[in-house]
Amino acid sequence: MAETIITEISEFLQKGRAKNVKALVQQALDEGMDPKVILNEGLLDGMMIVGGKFKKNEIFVPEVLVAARAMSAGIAILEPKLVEVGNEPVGKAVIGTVKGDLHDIGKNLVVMMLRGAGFEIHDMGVDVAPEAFIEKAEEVGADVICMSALLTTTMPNMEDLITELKTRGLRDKYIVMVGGAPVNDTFAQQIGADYYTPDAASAAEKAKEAVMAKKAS
Ligand code: B1M
Repeated sequence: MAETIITEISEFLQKGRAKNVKALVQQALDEGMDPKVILNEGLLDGMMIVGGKFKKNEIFVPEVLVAARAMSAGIAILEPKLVEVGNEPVGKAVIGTVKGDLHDIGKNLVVMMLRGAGFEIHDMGVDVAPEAFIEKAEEVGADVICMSALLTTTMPNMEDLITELKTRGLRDKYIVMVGGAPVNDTFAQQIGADYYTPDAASAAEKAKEAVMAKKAS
C-alpha cells in the first residue's frame, strides 16, 4: 500500500499533475509515512525520471516545467513536517542560484533545511550575480553565502564570486558553500569554496557546524 502511493506520487509528478501530487502527499502523511521517504522515493525519484527523459529528448522543457511545478507543490505540503524550526538563531545565510541559472528546486530545499537548522535566510532567488550575493551578505551581516548551480555552464559563476570576495578583501569574512547536481568536492576545492555538500540536509548540518566552529574560534 505504502509502495503504491509512493509510485503514484512519482508517476503524477512525471505527468505534471500538481493537484494529484498534493493530494497524494497529504494522504501519505495522513497515513503516517515518513516525510523523508515521500520526498526521496516519491518526489525526487519522479524528478530523476523526468531528468533522464529530458536528456534523451523524450520530453521537452514545457513537460519538465510542469513536473517541476508539481514537485514544488508536493514539497510545500511536506515542508512543515520536514522542518521543525529551531528556536536558537544559529546565524545568517544568503542563498541563491547563480547567474544565468534558473533552477531553484534544490536551492529551495536547502533554504528549507537551513531554516529548520535555525538560520535567518536571505533568499536571493535565481540568476543571482556574484556582486548581488556579496552586497546582500554585507547588508545583512551574513555568516554564510550559499550558491546553487545546476548547469555546467553556470558553475564558473561560483568561482567569480570567490574572486570578487578576494578582490574586495572579504574572503575570510564569509563561509562559502556550493552545491547542485554538477558540482562536486573537487570543483569546490579548485575554486576555493569552503564546503561542498551533496544534498540539502547535509548542507544545513555543515553550515551549522561551520558557523558554530567559526564563532568559537
Ligand atoms: Co534543466 N537541466 N534546463 N530545467 N533540469 C538539468 C539540470 C539537466 C541536467 C537536464 C538533462 O539534460 N538531463 C540539464 C543540464 C545539463 C548540464 O548543464 N550538464 C538541464 C538543461 C540543459 C536545461 C536548459 C538549458 C534546457 C533548455 O532550455 N534547452 C534550461 C536552462 C534554463 C536556465 O537555467 N537558464 C533548463 C530549464 C529547466 C526548467 C526551467 C524547465 C526546470 C527548472 C524548474 C525550476 O527549477 N523551477 C528544469 C529542471 C526541473 C531540470 C531537471 C530535470 C531537474 C532539476 C531538479 O529540480 N532536480 C534537471 C535534471 C537533473 O538534475 N537530473 C535539469 C531536483 C532537485 C531537488 O535536485 O537541484 O540537484 P537538485 O538539488 C539537490 C542537490 O543538487 C543539492 O540538494 C538537492 C537535494 O537535496 N543542492 C545543494 C542543490 N543546491 C545546493 C546547494 C548547496 C548544497 C546542496 O549548498 C549551497
